[in-house]
Amino acid sequence: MDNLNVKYCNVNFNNPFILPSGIITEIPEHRRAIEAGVGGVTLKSLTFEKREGNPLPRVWKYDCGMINSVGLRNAGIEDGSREIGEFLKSNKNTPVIVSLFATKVKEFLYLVEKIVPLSPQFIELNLSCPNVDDEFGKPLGMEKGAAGKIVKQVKKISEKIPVLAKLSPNVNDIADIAKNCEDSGADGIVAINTVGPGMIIDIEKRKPVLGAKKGGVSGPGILPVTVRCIYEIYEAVKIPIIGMGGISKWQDVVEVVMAGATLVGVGTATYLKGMKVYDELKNGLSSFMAKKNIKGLAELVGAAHF
Ligand code: RRO
Repeated sequence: MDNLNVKYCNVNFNNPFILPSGIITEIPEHRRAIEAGVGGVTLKSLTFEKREGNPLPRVWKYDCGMINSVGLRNAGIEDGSREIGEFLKSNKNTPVIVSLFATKVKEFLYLVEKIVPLSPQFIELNLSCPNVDDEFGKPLGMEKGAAGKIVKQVKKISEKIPVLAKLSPNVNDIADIAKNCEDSGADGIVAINTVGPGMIIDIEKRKPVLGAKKGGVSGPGILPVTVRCIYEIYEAVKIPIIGMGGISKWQDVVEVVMAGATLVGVGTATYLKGMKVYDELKNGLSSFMAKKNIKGLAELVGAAHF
């Protein structure tokens, strides 16, 4: 399946599929995705302090996908950066995106300073977690100008590591925020984070299913939102996009790539179908390309724009 090789920000990927940062919080699970043949992995967003996460249940499946309020469960930058260092040393062949979350520019800079010496292939700034409003106020990337301000400061200290901005669909104009990030030096855009927040109520128990009551919605039901966001971002910026949100079939992959994504994140589908979903998507995409005489994915990126 040589036709699936992709270059993103000058980094080679064996295939366009990445595991997004999200419901998988532990490194052994990321290793499982690598063993299953994913093209790249994003680790769980790291914060300054260790966080246990929100009350259980944190994740709930429903007919059209999933709702989560993991609450940024992670080891914190001290222990987390040590674990990541070891992981990077033992994993040489699959590109790794280290994801960071903070609520102040200064805090982001501290996290980036700790991660740069580890030389991951990418740093992702999570500007869009939907599940921490109550504690911190709105995520920084939801406000026009704030996202770019963070990117600009981070770029001063990130050395050669490409910096990606992960954006929320829950804004008036995602393309405008993406452009603001590009103008501030971002190397790529990751879109989209989960939709919502939403809520599901257990009608027998007469209460919301999630411990934190509300959470971000993912899975097949949000795919049209993803496609629209990527389409709009592609028209606004020149930097490459990692598209994600509701992709579970190879046809979804083609759609998202035609909207403008160079790499494709697949997360919730690993919950619904298992890690074998990556093989299913690779086979489907590769056959589609062969049938249409498409030699490389670059030919398809943004093909739906005219
Ligand atoms: O941990 C979470 O609750 C979470 C995060 Br950081 C995020 O970026 N998106 C999401 O749906 N959940």
